[in-house]
Amino acid sequence: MNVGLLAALKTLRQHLDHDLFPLAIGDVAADRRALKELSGQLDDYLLPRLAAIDAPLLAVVGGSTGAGKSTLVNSLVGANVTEPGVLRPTTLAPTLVCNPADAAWFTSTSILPGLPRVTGLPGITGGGRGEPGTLRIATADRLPAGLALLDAPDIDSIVSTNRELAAQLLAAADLWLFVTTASRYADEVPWSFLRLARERSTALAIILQRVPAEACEPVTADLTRLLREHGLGDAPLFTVPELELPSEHARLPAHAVQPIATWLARLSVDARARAAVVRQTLSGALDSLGTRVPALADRVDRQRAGIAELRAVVEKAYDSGMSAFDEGMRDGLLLRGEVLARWQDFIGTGDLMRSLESRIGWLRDRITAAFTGRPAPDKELRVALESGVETLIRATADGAAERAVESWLAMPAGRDLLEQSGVTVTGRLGRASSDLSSRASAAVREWQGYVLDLVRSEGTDRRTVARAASFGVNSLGVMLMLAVFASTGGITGIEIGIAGGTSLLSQKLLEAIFGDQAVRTLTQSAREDLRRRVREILDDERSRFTSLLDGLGPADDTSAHLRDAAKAVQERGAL
Ligand SMILES: Nc1nc2c(ncn2[C@@H]2O[C@H](COP(=O)(O)OP(=O)(O)O)[C@@H](O)[C@H]2O)c(=O)[nH]1
Ligand SMILES: [Mg+2]
Repeated sequence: MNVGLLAALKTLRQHLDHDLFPLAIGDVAADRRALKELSGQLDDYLLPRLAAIDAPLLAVVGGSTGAGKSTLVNSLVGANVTEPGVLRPTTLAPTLVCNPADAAWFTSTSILPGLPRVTGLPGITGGGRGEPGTLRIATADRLPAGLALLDAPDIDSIVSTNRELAAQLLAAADLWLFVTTASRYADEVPWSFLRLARERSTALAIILQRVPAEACEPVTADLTRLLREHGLGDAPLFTVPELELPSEHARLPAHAVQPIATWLARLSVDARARAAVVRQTLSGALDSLGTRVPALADRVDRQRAGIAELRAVVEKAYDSGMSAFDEGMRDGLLLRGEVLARWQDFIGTGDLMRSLESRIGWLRDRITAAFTGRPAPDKELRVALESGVETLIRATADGAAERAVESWLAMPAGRDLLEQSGVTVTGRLGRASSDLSSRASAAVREWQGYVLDLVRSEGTDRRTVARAASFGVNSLGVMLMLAVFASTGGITGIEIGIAGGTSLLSQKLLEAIFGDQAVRTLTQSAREDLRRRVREILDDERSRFTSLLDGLGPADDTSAHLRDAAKAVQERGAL
């Protein structure tokens, strides 16, 4: 046994043991098939065969519906071990028949570990018919030890699970006994399998059944030509002439299958010939890994890229959410309506602007008066501003969620993911999360606290302490908050005098108290602090999407591991 090779195959197998293709990216059905086929062949054939190179041969009898597979198996073993017939149940379990001496090996799940075994035979030893997805094991003394026959489902079955099972069983075979008929041998499905046998250099014998006596020569010659054209000229070809059969359960007379029986018997007694068959199929399957595994790694890369794209579009949606928030801070809309009304209560009318420089003193008096006249007019302004900023955050988060969902719905992988996650798009994910409002108001309140702290510490500066004190921290704070939204960009005409003026006036006032440079710094700090808090909220909002992607699909290094594992198998591949 080649221990290094076995270890390399086990490593390869481990890397396949994940949900590598969770989402509808590219031709995901084909990706999943390729994965299943590869891991299936490792489990069903390569690993067990390498671990027990001298174990009995498994010859799988494959071919189209009604080709005579079951009749052939029964005829070869001289007993009705498997059910022939045109109208048989499509869900019947495949039957493996072996010499009693080999029963222990085939009954153990060393090979085809995924198929539970059912032993015994209907009507013979009282055994069950075998549920779908099981493997029926029957024994027959007529069959020489060292070689088992497996009557596989039809490769062209109308039931897809049967077709898949047929392919799985053929991939587990040391030897294919491929059965076809005079009328079917040119069909496409059998040839797609035969091409696969050629690609993987699987040991193969062809049995041409049901050939009218007079057509034996030309049909055999034609099939021989076709086999040669497909590079399968070396495969033994047995022609079985069409014989009258008394019933659909009838077996062919011994002489009709004698050449096949003899060939199989010789194979089973000749250890060298048997080893050659094993080596041919095993080397072929191992060599095929050299292309199949890297091809699968490419599929894995495609899946990963698709998942990364889902993440990227969500990030883009939330990045543009942040830009929308920035725009909302600039466009002055926030300073209209309620904020403006409260500002006017607070300060007086908009024409204060015009003679601002000379009237700072007067303004201060007005503000001071406002404080003494009413309990806390700055508070109302603050509340108005708070709800304005909250609304802006909510709109930002709603917009980003909507854009993220739209982007996902536009991608098959995104639709697939949303469906799989059972997320109700319109109800939940397409809008900001339900606790957003409370989070936003908490963030805005914390921001206001931060702004007040800013003003407070700036106000303790020796040069400004007197001027600042005459306004009070709260009104200075409110003015700084308004100044954060200072930009006349996007506001036109009279609104500059109103909404824009609100902010500009605040700014001018602050400048008169703290100086231009300090106000620029304060405004910058206040704006950045708000942005940071909003960014944090949006990050959490975004994670509702990205958490669906976390841990999904192949790891970053899976395809590299697969390629390495394939190389390792190739390097140790000499049997
Ligand atoms: N006359 C005749 N009928 C056959 C022959 N081989 C198979 N049949 C019949 O063809 C039908 C299908 O055969 P079966 O062995 O069940 O085909 P399978 O689908 O490949 O397993 C059955 O009714 C068989 O009796 C043959 O050589 N001669
Ligand atoms: Mg059959």
